[in-house]
Amino acid sequence: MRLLKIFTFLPVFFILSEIGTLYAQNPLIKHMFTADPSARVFKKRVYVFPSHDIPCGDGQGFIGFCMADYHVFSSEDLSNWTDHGIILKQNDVAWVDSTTYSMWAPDCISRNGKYYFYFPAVSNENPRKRRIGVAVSDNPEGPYMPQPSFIKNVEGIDPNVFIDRDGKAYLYWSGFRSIRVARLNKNMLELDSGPQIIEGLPEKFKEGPYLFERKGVYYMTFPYVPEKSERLEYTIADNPMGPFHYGGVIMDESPTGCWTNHHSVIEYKGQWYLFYHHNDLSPNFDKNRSIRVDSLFFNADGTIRKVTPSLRGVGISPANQKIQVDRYSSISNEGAAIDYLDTLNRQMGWKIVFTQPNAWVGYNCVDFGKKSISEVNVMLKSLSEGNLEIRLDHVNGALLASIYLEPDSGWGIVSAEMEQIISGIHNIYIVPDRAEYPVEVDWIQFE
Ligand code: FUB
Repeated sequence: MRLLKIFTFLPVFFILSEIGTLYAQNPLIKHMFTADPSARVFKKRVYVFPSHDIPCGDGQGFIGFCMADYHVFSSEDLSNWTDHGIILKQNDVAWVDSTTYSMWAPDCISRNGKYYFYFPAVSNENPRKRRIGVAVSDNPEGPYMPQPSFIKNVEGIDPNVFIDRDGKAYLYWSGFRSIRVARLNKNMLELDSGPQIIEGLPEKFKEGPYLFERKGVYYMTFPYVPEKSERLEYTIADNPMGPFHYGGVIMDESPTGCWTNHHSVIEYKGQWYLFYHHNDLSPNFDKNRSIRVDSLFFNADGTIRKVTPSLRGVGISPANQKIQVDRYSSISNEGAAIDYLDTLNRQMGWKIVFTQPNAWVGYNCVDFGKKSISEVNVMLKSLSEGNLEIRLDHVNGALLASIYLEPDSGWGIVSAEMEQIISGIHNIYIVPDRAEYPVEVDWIQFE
């Protein structure tokens, strides 16, 4: 084993090197707050249209929600995400009261080569009414041109659009504790039928409708508040307007304090995914949220298996990029936990803190490629001498590398040669050995 101490941790370098980097793990986006993700597959890529939470200034927003614009993000592999920047601002829309920061959950859909972006906001004709408007583009990335006025006869939030196999288009939205639907005109800009309340949904508060079809079954999915906060549920029907029948729970309420959840469901390259949000980067204030994604599976009878939220998220992590092992896929019952690198700047992300012998974390789907990997770099901090082992496919699996832990090291990158020639996709396990504790690890990168 060769040991290379490359450099000592410098906070300024660390902050600069992380700006603009988008990670594969949950939350998906770290350089800004994002919520209410509407994911769509356009041109063989996944595009996510979230809303954009910002901290409210004095007197701004409504009950802590402040949203002034929208970004769009895209990915081809669900690992590397591109921020295409702002696609629409409240000041750009003639009918929006741009003092209200009310650009809540949006949706986008494609028809005949055009992209239709639906968004709610408070209108300047009546501050008590939230309306839904449309902006149109030739590309998913924008620029989007807003229509001069909102859609007539629609009052509410959380637009969701569905185009059925027969070409008929439907707009769903929420408001007044109900979910409503109306058919959309072929131009996608006006209603083609009167709004009607969707029948068959559970009582009590619900919002954020998202309709998708699979094998002839129409799934109306929505956040619902059975007691204290939102959980994701679904109902099913044999047509897009219902009546719907209760299906079950897609994701339980968050045990760690985000009152809202808002989601979308897509199939991409043969796998189904649930996009949703949590307040990962703002644990003490749940109106500054961050979007996530996890895999979603169906049972043979078409029912949806409940999704357990994960930090790992989805996608394959290239071994030669920084692997944030604090976004683990499995963890020992005791002795390992995550913490923020800097509670004053949570956007710097997290670290794993090992506090006991026999603690470990596992991280799945690391792609070692075809070329031989000869070295591993680990950003870590240790208190006393020992080793940090990286093992293959199992916590007791073959030793990939053993990284020497220096006493009182401070944060720094430590390198070690690989013990194995490895290629392809594997799970890795990080296991401190014979160290006193704590041992803290931020990321791992192979080269
Ligand atoms: O983001 C503002 C609101 O919170 C959304 O419109 C709701 O669905 C909830 O997520």
